[in-house]
Amino acid sequence: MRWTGYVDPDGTPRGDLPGFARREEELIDLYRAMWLTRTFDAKAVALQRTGRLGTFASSLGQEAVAVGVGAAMRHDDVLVPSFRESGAQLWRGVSPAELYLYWGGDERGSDFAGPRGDFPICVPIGTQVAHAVGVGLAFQLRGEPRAAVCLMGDGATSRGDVYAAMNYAGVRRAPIVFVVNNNQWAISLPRSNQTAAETLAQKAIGCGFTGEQVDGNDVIAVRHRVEVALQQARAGGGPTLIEALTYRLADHTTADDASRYRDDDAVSEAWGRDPLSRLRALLVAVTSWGRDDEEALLAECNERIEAGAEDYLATAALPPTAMFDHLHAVLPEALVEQRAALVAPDAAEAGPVDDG
Ligand SMILES: Cc1ncc(C[n+]2csc(CCOP(=O)(O)OP(=O)(O)O)c2C)c(N)n1
Ligand SMILES: [Mg+2]
Repeated sequence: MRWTGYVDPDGTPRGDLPGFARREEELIDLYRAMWLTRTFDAKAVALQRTGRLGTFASSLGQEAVAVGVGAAMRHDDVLVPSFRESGAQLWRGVSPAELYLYWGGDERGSDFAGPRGDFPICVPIGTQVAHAVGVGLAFQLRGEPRAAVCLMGDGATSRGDVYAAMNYAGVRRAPIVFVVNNNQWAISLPRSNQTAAETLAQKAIGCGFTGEQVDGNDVIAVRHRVEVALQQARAGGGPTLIEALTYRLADHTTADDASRYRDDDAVSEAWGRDPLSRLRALLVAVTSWGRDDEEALLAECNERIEAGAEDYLATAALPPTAMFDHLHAVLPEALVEQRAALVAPDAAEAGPVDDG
């Protein structure tokens, strides 16, 4: 099983870096994107705690997975995310305000002005995987050299429908890259209780394609291996499964308290592998990166996130009936009734009108 890591937790390169990682500007872009994601997450938690956002899933500690994936993709590839990959969405041009709208319960947050072809956040675990395979098959049928990237958590890989979707991708050699964001937890269930498989990457073997692992806290490794897999997919070489090994430093969501089921020591130890500190150490070692650059970058991220939050808070809420407007092309009869009851509760209580 291939495992790839380019930079040790203390920022020391293990050997030659891939081409993009030898260009200072590109390293800084990756570093900025990870900080933007962390700032976005911190603001989201603050908004939730003050009653201005719904339940939120932070990606604290996992920024390198999402940013590495976003950076590896071409604009016309399609991202099919789960719900802990804001970093990939922000990289691809989804705005912070749109993401806050989504987490605030407003469907307009999924109507991205930027990457129109990308899929919305998917909360029902693993259900996005079959859709992603369909996207890949569509590209294949049309003869377009494009690929889908499907993100999922470690917990999602234990689901039967995920296996069925991956199996079919293998049969059809669909142009798709599956990225498993292995943060070691599915809410309170540790990785060891989810599956007896030694790795999650090896689940690809049963589907007839290659699985590999990357250090998910090394953004250079994630970006490079996803890039290679995407090239293969676009060239007709079929799918790849990439298991990115990382750690969820935050609670599962703002509705969770992880201190009830996991050790503080494990979390402290995982902070030692923080992807942002690692890239900063590399930048300091191989470029002239200094305190002023760092401060300017953090200020820029804060400004962008504050502006996004302000846009979100200034957006007038839709009426409650909006919840019926985005699920069905034609509203089924039962929901027509519920919608009517919401608009005029008294009329609904009187029962349906018999106009026959
Ligand atoms: C079909 C379905 N079952 C259960 C849930 C409740 N649920 C939300 S997150 C989660 C765990 C997901 O774990 P993982 O796939 O590892 O993703 P992570 O939350 O760690 O990013 C579960 C069971 C759900 N959202 N959807
Ligand atoms: Mg998980």
